[in-house]
Amino acid sequence: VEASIPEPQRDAWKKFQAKPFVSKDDFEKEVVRHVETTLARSMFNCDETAAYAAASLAFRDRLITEWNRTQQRQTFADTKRVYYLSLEFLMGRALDNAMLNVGLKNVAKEGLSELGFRIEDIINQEHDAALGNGGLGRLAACFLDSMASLNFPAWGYGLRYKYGIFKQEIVDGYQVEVPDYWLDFNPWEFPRHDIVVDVQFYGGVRKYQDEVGKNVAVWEGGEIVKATAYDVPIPGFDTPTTNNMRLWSSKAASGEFDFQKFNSGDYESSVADQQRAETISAVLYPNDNLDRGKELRLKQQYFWVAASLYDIVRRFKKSKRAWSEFPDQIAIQLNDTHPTLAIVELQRILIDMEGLDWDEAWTIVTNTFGYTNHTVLPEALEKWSVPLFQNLLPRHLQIIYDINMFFLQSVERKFPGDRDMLARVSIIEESQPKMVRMAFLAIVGSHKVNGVAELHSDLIKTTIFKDFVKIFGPDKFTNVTNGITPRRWLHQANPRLSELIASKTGGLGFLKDLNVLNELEKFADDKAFKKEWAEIKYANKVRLAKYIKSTTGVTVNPAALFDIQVKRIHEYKRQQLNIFGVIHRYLTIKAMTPEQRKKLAPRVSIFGGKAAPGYWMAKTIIHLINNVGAVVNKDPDVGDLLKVIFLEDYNVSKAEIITPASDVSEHISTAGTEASGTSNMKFVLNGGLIIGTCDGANIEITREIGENNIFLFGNLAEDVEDLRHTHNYGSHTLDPDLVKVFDLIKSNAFGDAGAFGALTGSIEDHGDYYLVSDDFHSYIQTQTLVDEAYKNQEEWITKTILSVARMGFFSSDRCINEYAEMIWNVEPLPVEKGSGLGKEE
Ligand code: Z15
Repeated sequence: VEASIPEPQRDAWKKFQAKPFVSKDDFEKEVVRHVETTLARSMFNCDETAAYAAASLAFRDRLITEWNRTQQRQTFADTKRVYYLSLEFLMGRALDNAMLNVGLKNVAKEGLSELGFRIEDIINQEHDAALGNGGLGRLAACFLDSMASLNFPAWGYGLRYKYGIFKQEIVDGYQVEVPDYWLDFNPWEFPRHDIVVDVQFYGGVRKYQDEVGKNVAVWEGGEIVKATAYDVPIPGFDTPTTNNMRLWSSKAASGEFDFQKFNSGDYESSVADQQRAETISAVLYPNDNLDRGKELRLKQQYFWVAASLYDIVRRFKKSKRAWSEFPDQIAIQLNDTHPTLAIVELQRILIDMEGLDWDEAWTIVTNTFGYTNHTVLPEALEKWSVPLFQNLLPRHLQIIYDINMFFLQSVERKFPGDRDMLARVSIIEESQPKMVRMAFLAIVGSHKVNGVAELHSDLIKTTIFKDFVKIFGPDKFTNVTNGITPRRWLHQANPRLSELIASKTGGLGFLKDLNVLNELEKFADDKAFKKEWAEIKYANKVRLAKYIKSTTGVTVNPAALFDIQVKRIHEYKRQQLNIFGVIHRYLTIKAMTPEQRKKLAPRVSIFGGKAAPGYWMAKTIIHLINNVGAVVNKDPDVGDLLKVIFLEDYNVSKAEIITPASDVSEHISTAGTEASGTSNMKFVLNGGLIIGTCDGANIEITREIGENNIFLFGNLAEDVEDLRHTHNYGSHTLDPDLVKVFDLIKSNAFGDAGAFGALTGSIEDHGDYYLVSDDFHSYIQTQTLVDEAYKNQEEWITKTILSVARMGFFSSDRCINEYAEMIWNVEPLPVEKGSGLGKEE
């Protein structure tokens, strides 16, 4: 029931409407109020945790006021909305972001200082919201920031995991996983106990004909789980627009527990039911680029999709519009295949619940959805076993069979008699057991399919989805190259660089139109500017060096070349190539005379990233990196010339310290395997150069910044398949330098070589699928070029300035505008500034 206040009483509401604070005094007042009332503390027991809590609550109150206004404005305007469905939102910290986006960080800084705190310490109290694995989840977070900043009416829908991505500890060189229970205190979410959706599982389908002879299907029985909404406000930068991220949390339908069971003495099983329901939103699956086909994961997907669609449809029905207008009002973007069930669920709602004809419903469905593909790796493409599906979602399986039947009939009409084609494109794979191919379902049920970088979008059209291009025509497939939000990845992570840029480009406008960075080109040879630029990089390296010292105990020289590879650990991303290169460097140094050593640029090789808990090869790579570090870092022959660091528990807030401190970063995936990559963009935007393969967005970065400003190496995607074929199983000859590296490992120089047998064996004996040996020589040569180039600091700095100046294209604002125009057909809802928004300038 909508409970609106009648007209005569509204004046009182308007008179006492919440007013977002703008001044330092009002901010302090709010902080003190929260300390003394919400937290029940006082100035005599207010530690940094309490100050963080109070400051966050003050900003939260402010955001929620703007959130309310935004939602009212969007509802009133009644224009088209975007819903971004993602199983992952890797948000990181919220306080710093909120302060910067509403333009009140300096106010907060002074206010906190007057209350006795340093703002950095307060910011550091916050636990990351780590509801994601890596690139895909962080992309979703950048997109939310851009959609709000550009005033698009847009919501994110996801799951409120009780445990985010695990925390990584390194014990004796091994990764150990520790659960990430992050909800202890989370001021950024609003529980909506009034927004609860029943979600059904299992049961069966009864079919009959009604009085007028229409076929009816009823999904009945099974069990119900309740979905409760938790809302997280998403503030735009320099705009009052505050969008919503709605996360669903699962609970047993009977509330606390089943009272009937309880009263009949079956207490344990009533609690067990409760726990089983809560399990659905308990934990984020910690795999990146891997599908394990677990039933609980399918349950998560349906739970989230069903609750979100119920919510979207309910909102649409309030407008009393005709169903045919649904796609004019609503665009739903599927972030990978994880939410593909939404296609089936909307079709089910329209035909089973709302009584539409199949064709009418299907037109609405396909016009509503867009699907983003993020990978071509076969092990990452989702497939669900038909028996599992049949048991959990019997009605949905029927609808999928019908979708497939109509689809295959249309293929048959277009390609009469092509049985192979039918088998290849069928949504149902005729294996044992049969499998539902989710990517194919997503393509058939969407009006646009996009890849995330040009090479990747070309690859999906010519490899995994080739037949679908023939069937639907090329226009259904498009590219939207990924981007990153310059607010977090420049302004927040690198405040001094942001300030310098602002001082030369006329203020913070570049944060809203990143192409303004172009104006920096004219400073590429400016002595004074270059000096400031280099000082900032050095300061960022000093900051990282301190962090390294405090977390690992290793002293690194901030004047050394910082070479960083931070990302999920995966064979295709080839951290093994990097560490083998480090061992090669170690061998080279050991063989050098003291005179030769003096000429070498000192280097710090920094690694970070999590391995999926069940991914043994990735864990072995971590182990090797740590063991190499243990030997190299204490070898007196080496000294400052080489240090090897593994940073524990890489996450978003650590990325904000690490990214601004690189001289070079490594993006060295086997060509054709990394769909886009986004940390490549972050590093270049922060004045670091790249050593990389011709893969993903590296190619477009090269096009934008110029090939003189990037260190590319290695085989091309087009040659990878042939190369793999030439690797005569078990007998291909390895690069001689790599053999020396392997010999050193096998001499137990880095601990018992048995621990690394699987890793070296995958290259020596098992076909070297990721072409580590094929690219090794080219990699080493290019690293030598990096050493040489770094010696000429003047040229190096110019390269980094020119690169930053040319990075405008990689703003996630550009992505969102492309999605809006090419896929969603939505317009921003502009809003006048000044409705209480705090502005410092
Ligand atoms: C993930 O993080 C990515 C793709 C996936 O299929 C899954 Cl399951 C997780 C990454 C890509 O590996 C990366 O290249 C890309 O930049 C990112 O998605 C965002 O598109």
